[in-house]
Amino acid sequence: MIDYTEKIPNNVDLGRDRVLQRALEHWQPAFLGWWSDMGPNESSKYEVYLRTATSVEPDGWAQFGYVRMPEYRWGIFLQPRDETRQVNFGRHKGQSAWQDVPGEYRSILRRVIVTQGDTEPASVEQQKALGLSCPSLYDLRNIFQVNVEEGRHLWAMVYLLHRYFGRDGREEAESLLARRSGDTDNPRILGAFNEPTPDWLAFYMFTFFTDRDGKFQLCALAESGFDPLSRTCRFMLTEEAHHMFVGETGVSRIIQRTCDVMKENNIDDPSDVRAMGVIDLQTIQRYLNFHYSVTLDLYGSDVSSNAANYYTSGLKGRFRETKLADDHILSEADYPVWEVVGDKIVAKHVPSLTALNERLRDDYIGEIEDGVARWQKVIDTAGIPFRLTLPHKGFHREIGNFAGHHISPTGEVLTEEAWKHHESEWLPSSTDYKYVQSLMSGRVTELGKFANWIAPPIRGINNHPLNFEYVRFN
Ligand code: BYC
Repeated sequence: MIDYTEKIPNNVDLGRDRVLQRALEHWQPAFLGWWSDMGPNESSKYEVYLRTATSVEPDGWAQFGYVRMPEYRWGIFLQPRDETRQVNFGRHKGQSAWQDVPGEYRSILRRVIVTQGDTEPASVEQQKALGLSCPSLYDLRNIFQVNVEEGRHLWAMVYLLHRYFGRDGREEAESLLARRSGDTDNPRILGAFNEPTPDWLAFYMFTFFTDRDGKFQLCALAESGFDPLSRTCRFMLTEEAHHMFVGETGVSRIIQRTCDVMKENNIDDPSDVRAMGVIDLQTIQRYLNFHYSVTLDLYGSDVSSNAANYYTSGLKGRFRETKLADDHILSEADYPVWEVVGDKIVAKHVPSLTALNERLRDDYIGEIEDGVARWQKVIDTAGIPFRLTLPHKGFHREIGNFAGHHISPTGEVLTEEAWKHHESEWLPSSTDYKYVQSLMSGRVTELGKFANWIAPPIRGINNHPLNFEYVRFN
């Protein structure tokens, strides 16, 4: 169980390490200062019906109740230790899992933890203004739940930095509060976390696509031979699942509403659909193209010696590493990556070790395809002849083999001129953003009411009805 009587709730016996406890108690007000500046706008007095973790056990680990967000009990929760756990891949395979950082891997491990940690506050910053245009109290509560949990994920990484990386770790923990999403001088580390999330369609796309990168990266880190990282990521994954649910159902409800309006009014032209105050399927497709491609970049270069090093060192594994039936060393295997040669995209086999980013990206794409198929079902059930498609892997990429090339959604290599000609058909234009924004000019706060552009969910939170007061504004 988690001890909530402590100033910093935790299940790591923090009270026994006074120096660490003091260091984290010093960081805590800085975190709260960051939350006050960069957390959800105007929200400090709201009472939000939030879920708080009370135990790390798979059953009964959460409790629901009204919380003012600045009083949310952010803390440090690791899954229990398995004494028999080993390093399961790479050159140290078969050794007992490390309880301390191996000296020779200190700097690369710190770098991975910092990169992971940096995404968490970044997403809160990106979503800062959205509460002011929420489509319902249910959705407002959900975004706040996501935000406080991203804050907790930051705590998870900061704990590792403070506990295992001494002064360097403390400095990195401060820098995590100093960088800002989209800032030209001190931006967040990874590209997607500097993109704006200007509206709720973007938010749901982000939680479907980008939070799922979070899932796959956390799964890879949960395989780590560095046991405290593995244990903390395992617990974070339970929270991540809810974020992806918010994204998938959010987009699905928008599609549902659009399809309902199209059928009721017997219309299919996007401008007629817009005239009814809902989001046309073509715009949804363009948002999908954008968020998918920007998130694919988060897996890094297709061929990466960094990724090979992380793996060989036993620090970052593959998705479901221990379930895979091979030698877990990968010195002989190869893996296909794609590259642009002239005006063709061709496969090239490279050593599997260097292709681990690409492999994780492919695992991710498999799951994305399933989710998009579920969205398609909503359209098919409505009997509307429209197909949502995932663009080609090389479409609109800025990292890896496709960077610098112009690839169409169907995978043709284009000239820059041809790309420019079609760009506004494939990616959201300023007109699209303006239109979506125009639907979200104010917030919907009446109990049980939903904005016109989104269908209500099938059920409420924790068995409450849809007209439950999920947020009290005071
Ligand atoms: N943008 O060798 P490469 C989440 C840099 S999301 C900008 O391919 P590597 C969440 C790279 O840093 C999950 N720069 O890189 C979701 C390197 O820089 P240097 C976050 C990029 O290391 C929603 C250079 O390019 N977790 O949790 O193999 C809400 C060469 O690249 C990008 C992690 O990412 C980019 N997209 O792979 C909240 C896990 N990509 O050395 C939270 C930890 C690459 O030249 N991170 N670069 O200066 C990693 O494992 C790796 O850093 C990466 C990159 C997979 C990201």
